Amino acid sequence: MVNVIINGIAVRVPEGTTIMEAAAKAGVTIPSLCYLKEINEIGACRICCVEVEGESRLVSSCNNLVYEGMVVHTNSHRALEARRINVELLLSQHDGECSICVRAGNCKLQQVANNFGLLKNPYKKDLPNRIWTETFPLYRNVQKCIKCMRCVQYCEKIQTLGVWGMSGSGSRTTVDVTYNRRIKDSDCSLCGQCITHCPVGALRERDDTREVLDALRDPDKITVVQIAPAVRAAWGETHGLPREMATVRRLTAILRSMGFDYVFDTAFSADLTIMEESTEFLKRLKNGELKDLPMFTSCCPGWMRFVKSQYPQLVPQISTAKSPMQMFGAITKTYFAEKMGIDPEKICSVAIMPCIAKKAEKDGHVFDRNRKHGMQDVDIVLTTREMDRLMRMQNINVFSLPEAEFDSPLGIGSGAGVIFGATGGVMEAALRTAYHTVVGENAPADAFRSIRGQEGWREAEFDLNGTTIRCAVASGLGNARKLIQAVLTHKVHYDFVEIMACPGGCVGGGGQPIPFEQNELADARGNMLYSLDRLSPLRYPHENKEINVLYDTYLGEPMSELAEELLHTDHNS
Ligand code: HC0
Ligand code: SF4
Repeated sequence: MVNVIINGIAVRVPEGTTIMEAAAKAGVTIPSLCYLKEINEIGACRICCVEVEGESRLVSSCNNLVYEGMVVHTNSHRALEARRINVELLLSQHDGECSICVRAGNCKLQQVANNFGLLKNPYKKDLPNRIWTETFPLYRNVQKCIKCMRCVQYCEKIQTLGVWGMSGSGSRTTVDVTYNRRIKDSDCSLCGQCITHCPVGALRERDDTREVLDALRDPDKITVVQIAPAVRAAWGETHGLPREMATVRRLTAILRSMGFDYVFDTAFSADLTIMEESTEFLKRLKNGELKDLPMFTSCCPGWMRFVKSQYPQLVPQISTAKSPMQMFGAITKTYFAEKMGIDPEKICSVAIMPCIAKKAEKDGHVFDRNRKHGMQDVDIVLTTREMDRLMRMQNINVFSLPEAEFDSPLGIGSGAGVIFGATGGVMEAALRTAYHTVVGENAPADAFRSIRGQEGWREAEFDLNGTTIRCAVASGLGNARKLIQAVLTHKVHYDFVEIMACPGGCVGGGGQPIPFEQNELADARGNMLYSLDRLSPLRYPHENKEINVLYDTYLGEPMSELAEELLHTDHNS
């Protein structure tokens, strides 16, 4: 242990503790713009500089360790002056257009500058000038980048894609796509983790709220909206709603009050995905197709983009089932439209997702149900954050609206469908139904819970009527890469593998609310989904009566010709 004094407060901390961590233990906050524990500890922003007695230079507190007897002053005149000048220098290369920035009120730079009470900047503005088009789902504004390196390090170290890097030199040094590529030509998975880890508004999703507003205003459009599992675990965070108030039923009421004609649950089509995917899995297992390589889940478009760019040879091993979002769209424009007597061309299918990659996924799936021109399953994808902006735009009082039920007939989702939003949830849900198919009765709903957890790569074996099923789950693309390398070099063997691009699964998705203190919230949000499952009266996808009616009256059975046409894909798009 080491004894240090910080702003006159004595603390005792383990060796290897940074000054910033020791200060936190003493109850002293040191601001920082770039620090991310174990990911970005490079002291790039210089905002966390402090004065250490006996040292001639100020030191960055995020990456300098304490030593016995160290005396630190975080708020000395020198430290504060240096911090203020560093903020002013950053502002001289920042557009400062806070009122038209998506991160206004949730921006670290704005907070630090405001805390200094800065009223003007003595330095001349010198803004880089590279304009991005706003057609790709991920947008970067170079005039807001503070070169903190968080996106660079997160993409490299956690997602192992290295999409971002430094370019230019001297005062022109900035962050850009590596190898001088355009973002659309890079290996970007669109996981959006660079956005959720950006301290300012340099990175954001493409804003599609206007398209939704246009559809809501159009009297000829029937607007159908689906709410993804993970959205219910996070949407209330920006409104300060306690978790028990931020229910999916309240969100249903809000969306209805905005003018959506039908509000449905993606957990419904998550159950549908399970019916299809578990059937496919059992078929592939029986046909001996999984002897060498496992079947992989297909529902995460971030993972799909990753596998297509990094391991294209594995594409045949991926389930052909479309994601729940896409299945939902296809069923809306066929079964639902027919049932309700609606012209499918008039339907505008909107999906509220925790995800950036879903904005690209929706463009790749077109079905052609006896038409000359195919229709898109889903027309518009909004992230949880964009939905939040719509609410604020319409001054919705989220506290006052009473809860409401989903519409029918696509409104019932099982607890198994809800846990799709947490890492391991798809696997657990699939096993509940696969077990029932093979054994003819239900396993206890929690029989497969050993696959849960936050470790990036987990494995478990389950017995299905005498057959051992070897399963693995990974979240975060770095973990996915490790798992795939082990599979390809035959260090491990699995039958069924679930991969989600975002650490913790969709609950930690790149379109979710961004917590101001950058605490990773995937764990807490995932636990909320697991408790919704535990409390649900319906926990098995195959017992969902709306799903059963869909098969009995329309699709026939899982993997029928019609189901193949509407609900499966060859992954060529
Ligand atoms: Fe997900 Fe999904 S669980 S990918 O994260 O499978 O985005 O929440 O909607 O489609 O259901 C995202 C979340 C979904 C889909 C579902 C799956
Ligand atoms: Fe999107 Fe979820 Fe995949 Fe992240 S884990 S890329 S939020 S589908």
